[in-house]
Amino acid sequence: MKTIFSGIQPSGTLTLGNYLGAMKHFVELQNDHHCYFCIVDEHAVTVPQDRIQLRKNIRSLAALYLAAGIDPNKSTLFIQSEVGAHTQLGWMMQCVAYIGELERMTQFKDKSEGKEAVSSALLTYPPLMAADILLYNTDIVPVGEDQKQHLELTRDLAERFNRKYNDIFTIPEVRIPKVGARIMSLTDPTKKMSKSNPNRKSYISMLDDEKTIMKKIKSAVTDSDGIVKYDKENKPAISNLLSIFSLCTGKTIEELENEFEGKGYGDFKQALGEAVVETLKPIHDRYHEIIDSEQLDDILDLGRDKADAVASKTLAKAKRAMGLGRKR
Ligand code: ATP
Ligand code: LTN
Repeated sequence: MKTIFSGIQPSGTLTLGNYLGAMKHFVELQNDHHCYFCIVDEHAVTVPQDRIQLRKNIRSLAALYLAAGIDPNKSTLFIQSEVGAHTQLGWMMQCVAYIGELERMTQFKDKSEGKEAVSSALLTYPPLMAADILLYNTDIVPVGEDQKQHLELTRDLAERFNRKYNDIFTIPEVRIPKVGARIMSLTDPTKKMSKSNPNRKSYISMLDDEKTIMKKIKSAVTDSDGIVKYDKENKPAISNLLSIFSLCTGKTIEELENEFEGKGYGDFKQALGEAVVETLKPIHDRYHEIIDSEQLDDILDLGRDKADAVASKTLAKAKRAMGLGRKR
């Protein structure tokens, strides 16, 4: 069985973009893969976080993974900062990475642009991400489109380490969904939907209630021609809404175009809103059952121990290969 690893930052409540681009696929993959799903809190602190809010977000993300269908009997769910090997191998991968290639990462450019105080960890974020993946001998990393560049760098760093020291890392492959890999903002279809966008109307949170979802969808930007047709170039807003609709219902884009032929955006948005509510409602209900349960802590304790056992072994191999510490 192939090994899967993926991580999500606890930097706010997950959006519909995170769900459709990533989490939904994790749930499907766990049936025939050996899976690790991580709450990457050490990545979240590369930009300022409020400590009380961060703690809440970590727990909330763990509950959301489970509510969305991650089964702790099939997958290992854990918090990055509770497994020390991540930052240790992260440091070693920093020694393999070049400043130039890190400065070229679009996520770094986007998140540092126009800011006065940018943490050095924002620059060295990708070597930590490489460590996350390499510690578990990962074969496949399912992510949204925005992470493709980081995955290419992970492969480069792993190959460089293997060449320079010893051939110990598995070279991971990226897996990006065909539809939904980049769900766009509801207020600006040229930007990706992101949970750290200060404008709440730009995203649907996985925990928004029915009324809020309907309101946000109804106020989503469209265009002026009133035709429900997929055309990414000329009608990016409607195309984005069509992708969301398709992913929530399983209907193809073509089926949806036919269904709404001759109807206006009002009818389309009403039906889309209902489809989104229907998708999120069961997750919502399960989330509230899990969030304050002791079982959640038991699952995270077990996940930490299982992850730690595998990660420590890979870390020891990498230290040996690099010549760190004493020979034993
Ligand atoms: P932030 O806004 O805090 O930078 P984010 O929501 O962009 O966070 P993560 O939490 O780190 O990103 O992403 C978790 C997963 O969700 C990743 O696999 C990422 O590629 C995917 N993802 C994020 N945004 C979208 C989106 N708009 N469409 C599809 N997939 C997405
Ligand atoms: N960089 C990713 C989050 C992330 C990740 C990972 C994803 C950290 N470590 C390992 C996949 C595998 C992001 O910003 N979405």
